[in-house]
Amino acid sequence: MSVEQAGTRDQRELTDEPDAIEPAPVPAPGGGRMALFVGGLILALVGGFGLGRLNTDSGGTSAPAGVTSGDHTHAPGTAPHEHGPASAGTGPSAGEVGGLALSSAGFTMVPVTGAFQVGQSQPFQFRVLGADRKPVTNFAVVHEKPLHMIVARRDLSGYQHVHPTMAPDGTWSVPLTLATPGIWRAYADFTAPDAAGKQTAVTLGVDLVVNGDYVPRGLPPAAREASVGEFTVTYEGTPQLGASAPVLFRVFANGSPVAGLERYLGSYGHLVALRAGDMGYVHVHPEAELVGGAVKFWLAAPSPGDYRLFFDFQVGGVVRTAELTLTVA
Ligand SMILES: [Cu+2]
Repeated sequence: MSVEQAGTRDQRELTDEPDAIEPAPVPAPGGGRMALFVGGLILALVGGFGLGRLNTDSGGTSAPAGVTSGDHTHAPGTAPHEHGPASAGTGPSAGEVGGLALSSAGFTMVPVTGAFQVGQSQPFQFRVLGADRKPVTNFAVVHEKPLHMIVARRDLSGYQHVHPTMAPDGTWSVPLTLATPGIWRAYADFTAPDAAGKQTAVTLGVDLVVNGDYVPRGLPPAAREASVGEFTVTYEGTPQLGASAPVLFRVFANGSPVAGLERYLGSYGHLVALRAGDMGYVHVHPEAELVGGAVKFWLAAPSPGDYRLFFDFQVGGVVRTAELTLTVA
């Protein structure tokens, strides 16, 4: 499903927007990790969800312990980051995930519509209320969009990455087709000024119900390779608990590395991780440039357990998503 929705999927990545990474020269493959961190490329899987923190004035990258975050001040819409829990005022902390609550950091997600019929396109509408209980209408454009939405079923199937549009009154709307019965979760990943006026990155999550008999699918076994269309995606590197580690994704076609990997919403890839068991959400963005042909992320695992990784990439103008299970021991 998400495949082919090019143009509408997400991304807040870091990209190369102005403040993002430029301070950090692209390190040579294999070297310079610190430089990366400085650039804010790091995404803690775990911490990753903190995408929100990026836009904080103080430099929001969630750098792992011991890592200096450098000078980043990410203006809205710029910079690499992770999207996760509300970042306001809280430092990055390993293990944080976002999307587990519909209210965080003073923001509350209020669905206008909620029940869905299987397989039918229906508008999903919602508002984000601020601390004053009024709809928020001032969102920062991050990775080319003011709000990124991820949707998946409770068993981590059916992943979609869409971009709702907002009416002047603050009502967001996006057509959704939920193909199977069950409880789904919709994550709204955005950055907006909090009550104090500070740009805060937040990921709120709310359940959507699709009537019918829920037949859960078991989580596929852990794997480092997945196929999507004519492409094969692999990754190297193992996220560690409490410490960011490099994770490199590569895309192949007919056994050869794809030469035409394109930037999508400002970066060469977007990685969302959903935790099995509670649907904790982590969203990270890669380093600004390819590293030896690979899309390089920095991830830290928030906890032991199973995660479903969703790697969005674009080739030939079409966005596709590779899905892989990761087990963190
Ligand atoms: Cu998005």
